[in-house]
Amino acid sequence: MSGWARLGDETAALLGRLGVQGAAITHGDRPVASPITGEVIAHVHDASVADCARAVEAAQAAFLSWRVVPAPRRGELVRLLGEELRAARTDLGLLVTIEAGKTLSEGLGEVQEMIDICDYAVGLSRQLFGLTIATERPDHRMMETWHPLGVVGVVSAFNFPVAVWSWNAALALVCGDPVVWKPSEKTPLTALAVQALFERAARRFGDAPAGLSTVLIGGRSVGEALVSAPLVRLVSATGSTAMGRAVAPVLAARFARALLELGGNNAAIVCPSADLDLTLRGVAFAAMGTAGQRCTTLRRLFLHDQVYDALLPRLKGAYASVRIGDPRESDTLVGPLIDPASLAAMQAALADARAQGGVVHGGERVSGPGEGIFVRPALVEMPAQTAVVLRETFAPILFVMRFTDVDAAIALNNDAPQGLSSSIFTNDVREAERFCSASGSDCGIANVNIGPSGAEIGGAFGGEKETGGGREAGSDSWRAYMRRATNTVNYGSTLPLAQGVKFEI
Ligand code: UN1
Repeated sequence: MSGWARLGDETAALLGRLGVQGAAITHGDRPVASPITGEVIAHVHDASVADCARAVEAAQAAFLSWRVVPAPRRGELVRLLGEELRAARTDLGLLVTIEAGKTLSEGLGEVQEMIDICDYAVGLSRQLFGLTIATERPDHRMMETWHPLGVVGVVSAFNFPVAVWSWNAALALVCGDPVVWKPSEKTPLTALAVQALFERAARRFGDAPAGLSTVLIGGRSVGEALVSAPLVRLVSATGSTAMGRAVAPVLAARFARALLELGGNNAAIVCPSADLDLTLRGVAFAAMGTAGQRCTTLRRLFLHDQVYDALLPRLKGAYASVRIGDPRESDTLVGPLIDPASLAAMQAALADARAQGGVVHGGERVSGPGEGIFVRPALVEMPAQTAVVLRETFAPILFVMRFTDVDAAIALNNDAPQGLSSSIFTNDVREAERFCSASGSDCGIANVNIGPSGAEIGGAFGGEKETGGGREAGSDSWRAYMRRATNTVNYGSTLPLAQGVKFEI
């Protein structure tokens, strides 16, 4: 018991340093457990549906003033947020580890991802550019301009409890949009900490309107209220495909924008020419990192006949020896599963895999500190891409299959209902280019000699089919947070009509 008491104390101290008021984490009805020990480390207040309505109204009021603040000045707020995140990186990274169970290195990496998107958004705040388009009419100018959209709702998942907010919020804020955030009910503490850091940045900024950023802790009813609030013009939702199926029709019915990051069932193809040392590391990180609980986790591995017998024993060795345990310890590579439901889903998938002809290595529960749920990642040799392989199980299971023809392997990659991330390991330029081409991987992310996980923020992040089609973070993802206006300006003294239409009065 003393172990978890120390964890509770450590959490309270961290939250205090991050600026979260003590009462916010001790007096509520919702218990928050750390997956490391399974023990309750805080009690938080749930927001009500009425709180959600108030937050959206305040955000809309903030929108009316924030949208006319020059974008580079809006960028200054995000720059200050980035500074707060830099200063708080160690504490917030550790809090991510305690609350979500990912390793400390990954917790710190998540905060780094927040810092990176802030930097990106600050630069963007001096751009947000549109095109000038050739017009057929003399003495006319045609251009597009980008304006703030309105209130943005963010619904995020436990596995990236803070980075996903930042991908949306940093862009939304420079684009002129307030943000109302419903984090996963499994990870409210990191959300409260981020809100406290935002408020510090806002105080230093000086004249940020109230209501620019709000966190609503709570369960499904609060999420539903946010998604159906008429003033919320864009909802960016990360989670399961089932969640997306519930959210998308509500948004469509009121013509609001949906930015969906849903399931992934990501594959890697290993070709005969692959560098197997590099491949081994790439596969091990992508499949076992974050205990298999990333949207981008590698779940399906297609090994060419010529490399199967060379790589599989090495992979089995890595799975048998990977260090599983307390994610706060620096040599741990695999931390706990988030909760008992996750373990049940993993066991059910392994039972299905056996029934469908799979040979399972690993997958058993191992002991850890306290009551946390620790498992050895599972490597499953499958005779074919059966139903269980095509189902996303959010746990560390890697299905391994053989192939002989790379085009057939690409087709297997594309057979999954989801389309988030994918990769090929090859030193053959034809195979690599084929994989990245129009007839290659159908995913939003297609990598060469890198696993499918661990994307950096400069590129747009998201995927197709049941992944939902949304794109967050870099490239031109910012456009989702703005409305586009096409302006045609006549600076002449006649009124020529487009398409040569005549209308003389
Ligand atoms: C997620 O799992 O929800 O590419 C996001 C990656 C991370 C983001 C994952 N940068 O793995």
